[in-house]
Amino acid sequence: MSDIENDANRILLLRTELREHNHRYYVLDEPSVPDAEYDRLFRELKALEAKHPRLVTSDSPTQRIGSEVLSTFLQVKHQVPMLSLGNAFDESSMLEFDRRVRGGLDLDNDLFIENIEYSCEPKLDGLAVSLLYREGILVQGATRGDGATGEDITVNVRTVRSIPLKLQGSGWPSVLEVRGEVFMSKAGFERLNASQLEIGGKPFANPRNAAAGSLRQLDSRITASRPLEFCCYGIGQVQGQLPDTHIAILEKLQMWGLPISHELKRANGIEECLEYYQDIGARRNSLPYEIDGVVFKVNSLAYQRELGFRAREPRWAIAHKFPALEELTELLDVEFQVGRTGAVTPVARLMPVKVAGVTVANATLHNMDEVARLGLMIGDTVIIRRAGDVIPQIMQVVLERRPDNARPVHIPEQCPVCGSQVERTQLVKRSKGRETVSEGAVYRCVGRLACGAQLKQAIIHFVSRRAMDIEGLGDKSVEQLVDEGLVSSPADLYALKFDDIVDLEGFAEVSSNKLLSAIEDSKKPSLARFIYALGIPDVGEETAKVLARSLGSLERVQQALPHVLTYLPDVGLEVAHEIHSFFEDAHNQQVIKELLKHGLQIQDQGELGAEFAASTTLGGFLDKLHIPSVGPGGAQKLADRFGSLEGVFGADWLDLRQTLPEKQANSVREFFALEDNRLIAEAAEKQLRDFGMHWLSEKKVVEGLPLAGQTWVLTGSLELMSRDVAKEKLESLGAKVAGSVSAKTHCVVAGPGAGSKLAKANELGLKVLDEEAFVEFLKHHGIAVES
Ligand code: JCF
Repeated sequence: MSDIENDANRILLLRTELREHNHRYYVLDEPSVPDAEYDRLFRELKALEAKHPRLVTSDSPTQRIGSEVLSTFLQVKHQVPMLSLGNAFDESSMLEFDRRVRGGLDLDNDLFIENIEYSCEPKLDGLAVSLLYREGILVQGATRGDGATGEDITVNVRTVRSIPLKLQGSGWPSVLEVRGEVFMSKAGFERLNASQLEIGGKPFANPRNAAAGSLRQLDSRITASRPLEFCCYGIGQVQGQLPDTHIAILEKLQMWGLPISHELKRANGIEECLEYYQDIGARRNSLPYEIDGVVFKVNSLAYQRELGFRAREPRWAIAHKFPALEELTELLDVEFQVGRTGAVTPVARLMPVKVAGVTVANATLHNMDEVARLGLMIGDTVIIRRAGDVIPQIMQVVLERRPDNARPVHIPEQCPVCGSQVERTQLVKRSKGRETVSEGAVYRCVGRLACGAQLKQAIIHFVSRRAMDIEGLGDKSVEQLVDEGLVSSPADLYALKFDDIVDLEGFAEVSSNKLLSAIEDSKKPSLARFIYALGIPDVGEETAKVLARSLGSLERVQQALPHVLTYLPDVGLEVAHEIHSFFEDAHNQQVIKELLKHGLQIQDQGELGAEFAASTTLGGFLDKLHIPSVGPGGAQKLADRFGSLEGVFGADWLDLRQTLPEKQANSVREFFALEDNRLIAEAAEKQLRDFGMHWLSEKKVVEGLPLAGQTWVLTGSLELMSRDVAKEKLESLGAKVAGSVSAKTHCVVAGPGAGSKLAKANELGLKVLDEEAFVEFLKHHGIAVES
């Protein structure tokens, strides 16, 4: 075989295999190979097709995405009109439909037909499309349009992965037009909306709109990026043989690779249809896609022909609708609620309306940006939506119905609970070496614990199980304590006396004593619990643990500068600022002081965490300053060349130029010419030193150390210390710790379970220490290992 024949065969093989994987993945929902394997085959096919452009065919799996952007869609006349369906909203309309069907079947003999056989399927909430296959190849895709004429969306339907570009198997009619619904799953819709918001785009109101918007893109690359799916429910023009019942046809289509509903069922008589309706209705919320009803069709094509059409609807099919998920109602008012951190959030008060069986009178509005995005005014008619178990949401304003006396929604200037000032939050971002402050979406009451709403929720949070864990103090009791003026800060809990609480509602002698001892028992919290209990905005349990573990003492947590905090895993600059300003606040400082005065003993390690200590190299520090166009590599070069922050500050132009490319060197000079940048860097550096850290990459220091210039590798599990600690100790002796063994490795520390790295070290004849020997070695160099 020639090379080209070889490649041609391979191309055919790859296409068949990729089609099969596609089918399994997108149609059957049971992936057959890992994504990586699929990608490998796909890339191989792409490469072969690039090598032989003449072998590219339009049905190749590589050819789904078109390259050109259309200016308009062409019109397509449907050879067989695309019909709509009649609707039924209740059982009696369904029984009526069944009677019409039976009455319409003019059978020769006089037999009374007991039961009609129907097909049942969910009615997907998407967009009807027609797909035309000639000789098994997809040649055209069209929208329904007005039923007689639609739009040519061939390039777009080609991007939908569950639509085969080529039919599988054999025996398909030479001309086959299939019809079905293009839709978006609930999960796909959520993902798409999240990414729309991320890029500052407008979210879609519902999966149907998202599907429609995605399919009607003139640029098919956009369509390709949207999670569209397809489900087949019928046929249009056909030249060739097909079975004589609706269900048998759909099963054939499925064999040819077209997706059909997983819920397709046969019903014997209308009663079974009604049961199907109940069953699907009960599972509506848990289906992965949205449906607005179920569709019933007379299964026999002969009966269908006999029944025919009435106006533009078939007499042999009907849609039995579910209650709508969306309803119209009036926005009566917008009220503002105050949360634990003082966030003032708008809540919509609605004219009560039933949505999918549940009366809805309130809807969350999230924040003022959402109000602005919706363009909401009080008095507006709005579309509200209750999908599944989700909290009702306002989707849209019906502008045509806006009354003349509609009022704009204003964020109150004073807190509705305490009357304090309400301020807009600021977003701190760092880019191009500068901190920029922009307006956030959240407004906050500045009243803090002086605000009753915040105080109550702060205390509820403070005493909660995962915080200070004070049992016997429910939400109602907290409200009483606050309303009675007995508690005006978390510290006041520790001053409560028996006489204060015994008279409260629901407090008898026993429960009063219980509460007092629970309060007493909470006086020795871990540092992490205590930090979490403070309720710092954006500081959850995990972040509290990280703060406690890394900084080791409340004092350091209180003092930490934003830049120092960003050294901690998962702490970004925004959270760092929240933490810093929380502890800068005089009132918060007062509360903490009082808590300590009441005898709170916070259990801390006192020491800086090893991970944290080990994370501070000068190069890493310089990188964190985000000097424009200077990446980690450039930062490391600066550290290696100048050895200290002052060294970098004082660097002269020639030195800089010899260390970095001109653009970066310029940028470093400009950056440190700004006093603000120097002060922030100096303060952070000083604090890191005060916290007991040293620069691990300072050459001068390293050079004098016993392991200077050596590379060590840690492998296997260590039992006497963590890897981070071992690494830190080696680095403090001047060694570099690497992840892999090579001929350049000086020594390998191998714990139990060491595998390939140990084998390689032995192969290369390197020095290997077990953990015990390693600890001895450290001791020999004056480094203690606490157990
Ligand atoms: O799932 C649907 N939205 C759906 C629409 C299902 C069907 O079986 C349909 C349809 C529209 C027309 N059948 C017809 C004849």
